[in-house]
Amino acid sequence: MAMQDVESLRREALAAVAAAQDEAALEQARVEWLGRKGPIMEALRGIKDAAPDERRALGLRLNELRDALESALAERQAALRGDALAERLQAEALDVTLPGRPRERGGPHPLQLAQDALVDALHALGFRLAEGPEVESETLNFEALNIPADHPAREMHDTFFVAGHPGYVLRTHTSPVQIRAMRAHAPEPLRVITIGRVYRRDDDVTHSPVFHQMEGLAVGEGIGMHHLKGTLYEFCRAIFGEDVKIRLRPSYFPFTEPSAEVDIGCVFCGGSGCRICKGTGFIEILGSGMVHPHVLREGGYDPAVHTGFAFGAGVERIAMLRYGIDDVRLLFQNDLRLLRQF
Ligand code: 2U9
Repeated sequence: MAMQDVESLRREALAAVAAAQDEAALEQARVEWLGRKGPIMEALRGIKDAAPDERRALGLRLNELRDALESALAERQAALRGDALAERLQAEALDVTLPGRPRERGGPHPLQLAQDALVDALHALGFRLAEGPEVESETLNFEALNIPADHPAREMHDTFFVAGHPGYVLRTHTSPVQIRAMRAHAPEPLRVITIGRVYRRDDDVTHSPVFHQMEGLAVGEGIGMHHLKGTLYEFCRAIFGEDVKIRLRPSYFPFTEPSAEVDIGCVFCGGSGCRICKGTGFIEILGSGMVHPHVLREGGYDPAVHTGFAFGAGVERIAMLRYGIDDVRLLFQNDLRLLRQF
């Protein structure tokens, strides 16, 4: 190979290295120009065929070309890697100075607020909170509360039964907790409040299969209907304001006798009559009555010695009236637009 051929080989090879736009193209150029079958190795192998006085100089030039090409490849590779890295850093750049996304804030749930207000109101009247299981025996949920198997109230309770555990139900009211409290304390006088989840198999626009109930119970000697009415009045004043009006209407519950439903003066129209109170000026808010002798006996008290009163209310209903919420479903959706308002 002539010296000028080495020179043009150099120009071509270096141009190919400079033209490679990525590492794959560069590797291809390396194989093409420096590979065993490439022109430089070919030329090195051909030295032996050159004129003897030119062999040494040709060998030196070719070796020097190979070294130069290797450095050029290494340099180009470093440059391409640098470019690729810079491009990636640019594309994946994070601005760590940007403020974070604000967390959506809720607030205490209106059912929780209503529950706290109910517990506080009765606490002030000497009632203490009692808790019990949500899976309850049929005996405590029904029989002890004067609801035998053939009683029509059983059907009205739309009970969930517990598969594989005959005799057990999801409690349909919080009253069995009251029986448990009575049995734990009889024959001592008692003032208990229960509050919590209860379950019934209805599910439509105005009913949810799980809802919340609050109940109060007082047992002792000489307790009468006047104690019930005074307690209900103070209780309603604490929940709905000092000027609240209440009225009692005769009613029926299996676990109380006599029984009364409790209305408050309509909180929306002040008693003049509106859509919410259907023109009556009153809204039903509680059920109540004197504890049935059979229930007292089930709780371990002697109805000849002890009497008691009880009352119960739906917590959803109280929350809706207290906070002016007009659709019960809003209480179960956890929509932050509602929760932020409390
Ligand atoms: C014992 C004895 C008596 C609790 C009572 C009611 C009347 C009542 C309903 C209100 C709306 C349930 O959530 S609701 O559907 N409750 O009307 N509850 S008297 O009587 C008892 C409880 C326990 C041992």
